[in-house]
Amino acid sequence: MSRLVVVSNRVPVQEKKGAASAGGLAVALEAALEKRGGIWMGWSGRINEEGEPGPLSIEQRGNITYALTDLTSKDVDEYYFGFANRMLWPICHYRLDLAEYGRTEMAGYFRVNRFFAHRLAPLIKPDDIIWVHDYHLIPLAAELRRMGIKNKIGFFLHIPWPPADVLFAMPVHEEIMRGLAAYDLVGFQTDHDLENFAGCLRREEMGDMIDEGRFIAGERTFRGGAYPIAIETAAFAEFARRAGSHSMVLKAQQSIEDRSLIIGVDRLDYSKGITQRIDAFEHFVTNNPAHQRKVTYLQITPKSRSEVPEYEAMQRMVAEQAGRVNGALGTVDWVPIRYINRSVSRPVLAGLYRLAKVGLVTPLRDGMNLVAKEYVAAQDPDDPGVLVLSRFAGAARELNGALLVNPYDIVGTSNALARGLNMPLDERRDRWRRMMNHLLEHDVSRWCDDFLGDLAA
Ligand code: ADQ
Repeated sequence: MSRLVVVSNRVPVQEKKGAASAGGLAVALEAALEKRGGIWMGWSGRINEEGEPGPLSIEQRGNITYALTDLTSKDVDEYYFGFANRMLWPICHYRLDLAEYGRTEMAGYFRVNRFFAHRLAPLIKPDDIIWVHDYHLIPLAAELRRMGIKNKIGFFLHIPWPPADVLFAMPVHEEIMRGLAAYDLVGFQTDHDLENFAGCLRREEMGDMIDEGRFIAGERTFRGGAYPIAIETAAFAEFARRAGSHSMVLKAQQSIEDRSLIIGVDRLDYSKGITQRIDAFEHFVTNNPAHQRKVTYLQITPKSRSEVPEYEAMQRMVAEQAGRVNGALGTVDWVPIRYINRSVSRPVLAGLYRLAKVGLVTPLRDGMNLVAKEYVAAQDPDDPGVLVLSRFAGAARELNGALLVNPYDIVGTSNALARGLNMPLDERRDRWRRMMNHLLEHDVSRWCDDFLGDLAA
């Protein structure tokens, strides 16, 4: 079996292997690396104040070599906050209005990818297979090819791929598409993203899908496929089953009393539809007097990318909105929305999901959305809650027991909330069982094996 080299913007180096704080993706990639032996390379998260990124810092743990590089503050501003998060992220989430078309940032993005390639190339052995993750590193394979690297290189995009009319608003879209064509296998979250990608190649007359999963672009043929990312279903369900012993979960349970809990969990990001969700909750409470004082909506939202102005504005907006709704609807002994800007451990998160009668997951656009899958995995099989899910999340294509909503339709989402809270036990069990069976069969280690199997084939 070939050695594996994983490259991602950040590298989740765990203090302890399999630590409870680690997400499913980190655990699955670590397991694959441990089994085959390999390297995980990425940005250390540190800024080198000297102005020049220092040498790779290498750390060996078991079979895995972690190879981390610092970046300069100019690199981080241009590559990470600039092009990746103010251009590619909004474009891939269909938000032309929020994209920032700076030339300096675009140049910085390609420069840092070249720098990554130069740092990585000397570590690569001829039989290694290389797996690059996400939108920060699209041009990496093209840079490696330029340096003569002939290894198999795969790419997985964690976020959506937009249709041509959206993508083409980005000045360097052709170079980005050529960047993808330099891989041997390009993985998307859904068929829909894959079709969008094929459509972009066609419209630009750069190439096409020649048959199922095979693409041609210029001189190169390569493969593309949908690999819907998954979670560590059985382990997460076990966290949830045991969560009753966590003091934080117990406190939450006691403080909710006999009210029904609705839960939302997201990074604070404009793609997640948090403001529309609060509007829908407000509409629901206002129009369903029987539920007033009988529900609590818990929104757990760690701040993210606060250095990007759109995110800072979003933080203010959500805080104000939650405060306004609580002021308008709350009573001396009832706070309708509990809004928390904090991360919680995975076992606690699992316990909170299990307490909730409804998981409210309403992104305006999302590659997959793992919260939806985690909510399902955490439910009590005897008395499961209901997932209310945006049709614009990749997860909606798999979770056929969810109540699907259009997150822009406030009344529609409010109606789904009412339906979820009133759903009879038989129907809840039936819907949950369908989704859980799917998640048990398609977990993150299978996802990892599927992608690596296809890349190696
Ligand atoms: P994200 O946009 O970060 O990921 P998501 O898939 O929901 O979105 O993953 C978020 C993860 O963070 C989940 O595992 C969740 O449990 C965790 N999390 C969120 N809030 C938390 C909190 N307060 N405390 C602890 N944990 C918290 C991107 C894409 C998604 C895609 C994933 C994986 O945008 O569409 O599903 O990558 O490919």
